[in-house]
Amino acid sequence: MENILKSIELSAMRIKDAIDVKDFGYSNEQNSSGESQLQLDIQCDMIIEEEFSKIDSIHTIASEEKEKEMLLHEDGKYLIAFDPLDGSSLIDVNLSVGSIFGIYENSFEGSNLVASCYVVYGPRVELVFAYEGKVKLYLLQNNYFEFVKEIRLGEKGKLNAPGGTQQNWMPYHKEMVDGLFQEGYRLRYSGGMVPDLHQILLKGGGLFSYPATSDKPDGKLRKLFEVFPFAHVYTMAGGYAIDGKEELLSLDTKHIHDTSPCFFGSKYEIDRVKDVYSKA
Ligand code: AHM
Ligand code: MG
Repeated sequence: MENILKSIELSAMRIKDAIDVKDFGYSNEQNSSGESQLQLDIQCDMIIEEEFSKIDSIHTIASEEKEKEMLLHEDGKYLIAFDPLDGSSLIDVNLSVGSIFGIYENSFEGSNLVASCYVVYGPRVELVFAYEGKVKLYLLQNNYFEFVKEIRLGEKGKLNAPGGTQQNWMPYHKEMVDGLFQEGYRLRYSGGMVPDLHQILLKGGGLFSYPATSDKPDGKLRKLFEVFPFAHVYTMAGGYAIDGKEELLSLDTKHIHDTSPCFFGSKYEIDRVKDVYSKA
């Protein structure tokens, strides 16, 4: 696992350089979710593929930017699903973006997730790694990811990050989001799930939601590349991650690009979601 973390760190440093210096713009390609791919999305995907190809313990990789999974090493033990550059459409307005990794054994099922990791490219580059019951924060300084602290979520937070198009929310969902604001919760939402979830984690709690909507009944965020890794990070940090009713990590995956509605947060807010959604 140590060499996988090392290769994520190397990828992150190369991706940071690519974000800083390269030209942007769209390629002529679309990803499996039908979204136009930026040159930078493709470049970041290649960087990670290249770094992971050097690690013998990695059996298979799956990327948000590739239609199919890819076998790397027959004898490898781990399968890794990743989103090379989440929120890439925010780069041209200079907001934070991230890379997300889920590390599995045997198959790409939430219950087989053994470690998860994400990197935030913001004013600073930070990395969060969840493994063996601990969630650790690292900061990139002088080409080295220095350990900063362990992360734990509180029982209740103050931040509310409601994703999706409000016009298409279910009425009970709107009521729940409004209810939290009426209790004093503050809106914190950039449109990049990595910085949005990172903020809630580091400020001790709150709620991030990307619900089922009338136009996207299965939500927008992809289970393997986005939802499961954050579900793993949040639950290991003492928080909760559900699809409204079920724990996200207990959900089946039929296709590597499957999506799911998702809610991540501390105990108080997730209890509220469960309460509202059990009556829906
Ligand atoms: P991407 O992988 O194409 O960048 O999409 C994922 C992002 C998340 O970071 C964010 O939470 C969500 O899309 C916002 O989507 P929208 O603005 O369409 O609601
Ligand atoms: Mg993404």
